Amino acid sequence: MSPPQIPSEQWAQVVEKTGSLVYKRIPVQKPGPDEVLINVKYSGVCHTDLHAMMGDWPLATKLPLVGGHEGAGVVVAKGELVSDDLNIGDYAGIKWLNGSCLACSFCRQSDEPLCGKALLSGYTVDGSFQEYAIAKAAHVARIPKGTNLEEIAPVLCAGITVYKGLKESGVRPGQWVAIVGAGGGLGSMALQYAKAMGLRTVAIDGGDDKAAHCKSLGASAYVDFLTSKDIVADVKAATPEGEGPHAVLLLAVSEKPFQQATEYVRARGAVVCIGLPANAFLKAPVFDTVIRMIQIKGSYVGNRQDTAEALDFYARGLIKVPFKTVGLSELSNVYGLMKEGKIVGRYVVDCSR
Ligand code: 8ID
Ligand code: ZN
Ligand code: ZN
Repeated sequence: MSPPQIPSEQWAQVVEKTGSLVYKRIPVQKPGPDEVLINVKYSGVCHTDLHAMMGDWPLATKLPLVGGHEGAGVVVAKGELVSDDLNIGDYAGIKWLNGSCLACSFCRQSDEPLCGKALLSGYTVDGSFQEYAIAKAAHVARIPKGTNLEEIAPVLCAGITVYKGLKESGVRPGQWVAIVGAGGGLGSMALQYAKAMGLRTVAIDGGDDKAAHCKSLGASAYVDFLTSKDIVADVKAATPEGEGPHAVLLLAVSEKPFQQATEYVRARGAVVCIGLPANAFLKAPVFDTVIRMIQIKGSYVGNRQDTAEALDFYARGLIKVPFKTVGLSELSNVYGLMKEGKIVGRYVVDCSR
């Protein structure tokens, strides 16, 4: 078999200055010794990509920046140190964690997202909104041959992140979890991972489209934050004996629900923060947190094992990713809809157009 033809230039969406995108031709990079070059076929669009473009967070991005971290494609070149478990022609995924040192105490204990030297796709290194992207071979998601790359793309961040968040929450089968921002990208995945893990869900989001969507993905109840007169009471009422959910996954891109969650979580329950609204703070009454023994914690993407497990749920047909596909050239339209909270599920971009 002749090696794949790799062009010297390609189309990419480039953030040249914070707040705007340029669709242009840029050079194709060459992989370093421990890296692979992936011909990205499809990439999911995560709200994190919008935060990165807007400079929302207290962590600088590289500039100019190619965003994107849900990239599914085919390995077309590899460095000389990459072992035989990843070869040219294999399917592979670019995820948020592009690389880590593999040697620090976090990496040694499989907490590689916490590595101080972590490389972040579409943030500190160029990501998947281009036709050819680079990642450290050790961290690339292994995708089985024959997988639908368009469908699996959103699993590479949204799926892994919510699966990890559910594990971090400590909930057990049969228990209840509130999913805040349930109609968005992460939320749509969370409803399905929760169902597959034997959990009951209360979906919280805004509007009738999202209500229908959440119900179709298996939510037991839906609370509309735009119309509810008392969100705390409505969430509690949706759970057995009105005691509230055993855990809350906060996926919304607004601060308000981060303040509300400790009010409706069940005593001894866990509030898991995952969404990253700009300039947001957590506030909870100390008295209630103590006497109701509430846990408040963060959860950040997943490690390589979480990745393999999250992909396996998909491979077993348990996760149907609700997505719409547009060309890479239309990325700024997707960001427009995302800013308005109008996206139901996930958008995927086809990197060949
Ligand atoms: O590892 C991590 N912690 C991680 C990984 C990936 C993404 C964190 N994130 C972060 C993103 O950076 C973003 O801040 O999770 C957040 C959600 O990402 P997303 O799911 O990609 O965003 P989306 O598709 O826009 O969905 C957000 C949903 O929240 C709803 C919106 O209607 C939308 O459906 N929402 C909002 I805004 N305010 C709400 C509220 N008050 C709300 N839902 C309920 N109550
Ligand atoms: Zn993401
Ligand atoms: Zn490390």
